[in-house]
Amino acid sequence: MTKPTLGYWDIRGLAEPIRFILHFKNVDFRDKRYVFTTNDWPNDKFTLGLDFPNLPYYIEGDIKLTQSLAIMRYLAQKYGLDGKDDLQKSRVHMAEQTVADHIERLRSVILSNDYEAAKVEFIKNMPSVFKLWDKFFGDGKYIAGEDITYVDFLAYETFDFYRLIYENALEGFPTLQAFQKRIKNLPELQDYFSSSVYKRWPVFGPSAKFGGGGEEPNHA
Ligand SMILES: N[C@@H](CCC(=O)N[C@@H](CS)C(=O)NCC(=O)O)C(=O)O
Repeated sequence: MTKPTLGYWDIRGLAEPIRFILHFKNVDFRDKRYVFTTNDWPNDKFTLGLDFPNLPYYIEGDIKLTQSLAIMRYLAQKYGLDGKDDLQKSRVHMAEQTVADHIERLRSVILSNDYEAAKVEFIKNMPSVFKLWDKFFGDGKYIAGEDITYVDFLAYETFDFYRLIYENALEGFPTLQAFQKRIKNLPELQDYFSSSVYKRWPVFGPSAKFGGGGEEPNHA
């Protein structure tokens, strides 16, 4: 079988949780990273046989996918990271859609014309968001409970984006802080984190008012 390819911009953005899944499962894949200032993506966009051309895409033989959540779901099913019973699966699906709502909100903030005002409001709402997550985790190690699933990688990245915008985002939520540490310290991800391919910054595209370039915050 030829190597699968994951295509995305050279940022964390929507692709990083997919990269985590692939590294976690030790999948030999091509991490194709497009550079914003080149025409590489426009040149490739309509030549790859994608039904809905977009980034990220994932190509594995005849399987050609776009839509980040669809890619994650495909890989999760293939590699047993989608919950082992109905209870786990239902938690995973609800968490996935909740995180997707957070990403949408985050997107509107970082693309806002008045980023500073939007950020103030966003930060004000953070405790009410994390309070619900804290309760949802309960004593569980991961979102599904004892077993790791794809949605843990998605939540980890999203919570980390919150923390990048506001250093103290997870203050007062030790359960969530412990979860973040647990994912970050997964032995299966350490080679990736210390490799030259891993990029902690930028996290978003260049049009973002935060995280799209410039200096990393000190607490990154
Ligand atoms: N719903 C899509 C959103 C994809 C998307 O907005 N991709 C952006 C980067 S985050 C992009 O630059 N796409 C390339 C294009 O529009 O040609 C997903 O989750 O994958």
